[in-house]
Amino acid sequence: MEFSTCAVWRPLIALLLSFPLPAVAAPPNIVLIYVDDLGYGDLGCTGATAVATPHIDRIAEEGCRFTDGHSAAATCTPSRYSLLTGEYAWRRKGTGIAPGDAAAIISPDRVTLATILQRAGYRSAVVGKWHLGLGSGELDWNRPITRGPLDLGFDESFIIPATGDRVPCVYVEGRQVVGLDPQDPIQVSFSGPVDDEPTGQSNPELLKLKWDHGHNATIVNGISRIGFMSGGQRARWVDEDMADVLTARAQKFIEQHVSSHHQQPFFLFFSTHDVHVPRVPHPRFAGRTSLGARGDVIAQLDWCVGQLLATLEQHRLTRNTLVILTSDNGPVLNDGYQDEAAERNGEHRPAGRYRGGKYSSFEAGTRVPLLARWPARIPARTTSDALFCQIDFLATFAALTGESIPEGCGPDSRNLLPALLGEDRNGREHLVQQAGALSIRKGRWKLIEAARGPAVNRQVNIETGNLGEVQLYDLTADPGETRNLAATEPTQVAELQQLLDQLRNGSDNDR
Ligand code: NG6
Ligand code: CA
Repeated sequence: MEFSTCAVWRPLIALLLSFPLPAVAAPPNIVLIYVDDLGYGDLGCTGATAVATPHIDRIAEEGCRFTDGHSAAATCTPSRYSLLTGEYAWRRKGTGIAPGDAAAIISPDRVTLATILQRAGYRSAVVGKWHLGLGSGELDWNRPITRGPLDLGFDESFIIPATGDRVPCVYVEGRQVVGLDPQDPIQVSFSGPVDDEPTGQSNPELLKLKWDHGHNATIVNGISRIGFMSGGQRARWVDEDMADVLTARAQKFIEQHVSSHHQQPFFLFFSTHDVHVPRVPHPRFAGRTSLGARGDVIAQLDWCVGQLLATLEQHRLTRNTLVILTSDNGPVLNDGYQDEAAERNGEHRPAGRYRGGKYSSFEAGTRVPLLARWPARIPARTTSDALFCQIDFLATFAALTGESIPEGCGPDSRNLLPALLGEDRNGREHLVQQAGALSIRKGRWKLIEAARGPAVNRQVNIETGNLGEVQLYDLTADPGETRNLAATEPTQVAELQQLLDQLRNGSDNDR
């Protein structure tokens, strides 16, 4: 009986299988690889030759490379704030580079990019650098941490609280410092020493990596940091292992997801410490490139990306996973440690053909690598000149998952799904860029507002873009921003200034 039923159905099943499958309808998994301080020109696929990045280049090769992709700001905290909230950070006080003991900058009642994906049925995790504050002030690191990623739409978190160069040098998993020992409580201060532990200033002979500017307080793992900490000896990270630790934790999230939550899609925000200072590669990457530590940690980063791609592949997740790789701000060579990044840079152009770098109002401040691979929907081997900002991920991912954006949420975020999928070549109509001054981009034009302050940040040796008067550049004719046309193009100046003023006074609400 059983056999004959099967025999009847078999031809019908074969017939059904012979029809092409409908386009993939399941929402994709999303892996957002958020690199720290990676410049536009730091990758093989954007012109670098002194360091090989085959795994990252593969994302571009199998997907789309955006040539006009931006972080919202030229430093980390405001970029991350904008990425998660879809709101320009300059609209809010307290969103500048956060100290290591900052309270949570995004209040828990806000709907973030991660909340939207959670509502769309995703399981979400952040692994890596956070730098958006924790707790509600006067944080006691020895107790459960209220207010953090778990309150902002993440189901799991394993983070570096602030930056690699700021105390406390510990990982936080969920609401707890990893490896916390009640017998050796952690104390943190940014105003003065908390005990008589040696510092970079008092005991330079103890350092394996010397500081250059700032970074002369508590020594952890032979490297002095910004800020003072005591205790938590067992919990302190080892910089050389950090890339491995974070990558393994990200892989664990994917693997556990596959085994326990496979009916849901996932969102992984993999926020690397590399290539920020202190640049301390694992010994297997040390000396890999001619560029010194900075090149070596780019090679290390590439390896980490390769590991994640391999994990996706191993679980047959490649086809319906959207992998995005981008950076929180432009590049810097000497950012406070004597790691020879500047001395050994040679002909390498971290910012590609763009002017400035991290902290700068010139293009290299925010124009960063932006690569997107989603084999099911994004055509391979494509490039796009669409103007794209990370602030747009919120509305774009909402559109992608069919989730609505609550009133007042993500006021500056635009749905750029058509641009992401290669169906629209233009992207945003305009973009405000944040550094020392605000700039506005529209069409071929860029206006940088008048700003006080030095033209060159001597500590990091980067042109700030600050000038006492307004600047105007034609980025099509002059991508390197060498000819200020403000005096000869007064109509353009007036139009852009008016648009910037309008945006400043309201939100970018015509999405
Ligand atoms: C600066 C630090 C710099 C880096 C930066 C934050 C000094 C002198 N400089 O204040 O080293 O940590 O903050 O970088 O302390 S970011 O990528 O997280 O924005
Ligand atoms: Ca950064």
